[in-house]
Amino acid sequence: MKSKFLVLTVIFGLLQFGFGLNIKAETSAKIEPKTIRVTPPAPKFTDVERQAELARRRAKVFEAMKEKSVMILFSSEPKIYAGDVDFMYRQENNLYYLTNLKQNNATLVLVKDGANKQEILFLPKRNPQFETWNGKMYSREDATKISGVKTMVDSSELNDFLQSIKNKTAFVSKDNAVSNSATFETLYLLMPKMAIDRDGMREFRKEDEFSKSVSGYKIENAQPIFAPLRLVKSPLEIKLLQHAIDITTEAQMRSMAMISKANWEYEVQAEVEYTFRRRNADYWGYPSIVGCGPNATTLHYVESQGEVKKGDLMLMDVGAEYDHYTADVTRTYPANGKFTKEQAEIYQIVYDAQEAAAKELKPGATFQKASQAAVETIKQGLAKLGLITAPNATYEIVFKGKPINMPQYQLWFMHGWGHWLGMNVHDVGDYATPLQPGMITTNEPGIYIREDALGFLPDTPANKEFLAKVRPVFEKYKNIGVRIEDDMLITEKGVEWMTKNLPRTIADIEAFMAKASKEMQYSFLQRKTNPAMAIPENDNLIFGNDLKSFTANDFTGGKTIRRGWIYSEKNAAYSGLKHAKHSHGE
Ligand SMILES: [Mn+2]
Repeated sequence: MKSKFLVLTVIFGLLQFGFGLNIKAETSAKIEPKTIRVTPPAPKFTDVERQAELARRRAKVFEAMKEKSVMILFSSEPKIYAGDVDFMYRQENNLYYLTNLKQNNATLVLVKDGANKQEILFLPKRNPQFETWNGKMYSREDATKISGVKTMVDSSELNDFLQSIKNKTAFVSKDNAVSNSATFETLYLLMPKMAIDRDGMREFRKEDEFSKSVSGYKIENAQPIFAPLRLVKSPLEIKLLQHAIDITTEAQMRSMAMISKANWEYEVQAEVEYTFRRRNADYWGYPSIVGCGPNATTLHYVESQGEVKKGDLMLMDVGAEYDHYTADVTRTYPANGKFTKEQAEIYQIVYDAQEAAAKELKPGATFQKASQAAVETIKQGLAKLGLITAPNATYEIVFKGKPINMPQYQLWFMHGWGHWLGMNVHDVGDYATPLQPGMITTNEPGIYIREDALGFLPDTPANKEFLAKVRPVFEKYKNIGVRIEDDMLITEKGVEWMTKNLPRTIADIEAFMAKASKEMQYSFLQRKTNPAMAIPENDNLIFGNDLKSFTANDFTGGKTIRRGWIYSEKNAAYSGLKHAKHSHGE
């Protein structure tokens, strides 16, 4: 704790210093553009609506549970960023699905024994000292109002309860409000799917350990109960996800409008995340992918340190998270607002693949069929351009000394067509489930002409022939990466594009960028150099007393500058916010 005080003191000192110079100069010169779709207000639900929804979900879980069983859902543990600093807390999805409670250290217990169905919430007692530092905790009344769960036990009694499960003894809460007779046969816990499920082992470590400490029960994984329920979204869930998508749509639009003023990828990323925050998204659902030029061919590129070059394509795969639901939207657009012939050719194939897949999306159809339609379109398109020798042609890899045929198209389209979307960006649910209204999948084909993609092929006669044919075409298209990703809601009639407000055709993107870029005024934010690498001149640095130990040599030594130092006008153009003869570094 002591260290936190220190940091605060230093920051406070800096702020005072900054305020003394000029605090009002940061007034934004931006005007609200008309072409960009402003996110509609967030959906609102009454307590009655929300409680009814959560009660329905719990009823469905009870239905799926066996007789004489108990389910224990722990809240997720805080994730450490470094030392005593945690990442922002995020509740475990299934506990949230049944309670909407964001309280750390809350535990939900569901008991099913014939007609006796109990819902018990172990909730931490409010603690004024803790709340002084970390904010308000739920009172029991709060927790009931949010979740609709009425029976509460203090979290300090959770260990006694878990012990009673282990020992198969009765549990009676101290206030006698809860008593359990310990006749359970089945114990449900959220568990890793198998030992090699490394993500599951990390996410459900506590549950896994607890399961190993008990005996005499049939231990069942609760995940298969939740997956089919969460796969089909309710109208309330659809509204929340639509809101996350609307925020993301605005973020994408603002980025397309400002990119002509940006020199670096992170500036465009900043516009995305500024919009997320501005529209009160909780966070992103996954780290933003903002890659220009060759970086667009790296599927999960997150560094955002590259230059925005005018003739290049920008690929942005970003998603706001709102109330535990995440959007997942990709657009690829030219930095200068105009596709080149080659860029347009690749883009059109990906677009057509999306359209082909969308035609297959309707109740009763399958995820696989839509996926195949997209793959088929990509294969045909690549063959037509000459990037593969024929739609079903292969190249060779060598495995254990033997050549194995691989589809050529996979050199350029190496990921799946889509995935379920919801509380997880790659949401739960069986991909063999026939489509039904309320299911949401992404539709995200892509083509990535990676510069080094042909460099790794084993030197076999078949590959030589393939390379001879394809390389001249490859030279024309290399370093072009295109992904288009939309979020698709299965409806009674077929499918709805939840991302429909975001321009997607080549013509619409070019028209939108031309119009929207005129409406965004970003000139005061423009800068010519990369602040992460810049070395300012140090003749007129102005440091407060706190910073005396930080000498000018630290700058001239070529160190990365990503700190809150304040320095003066002359060479401070890279600092982002420049005013009154000084500016703020990052
Ligand atoms: Mn995706």
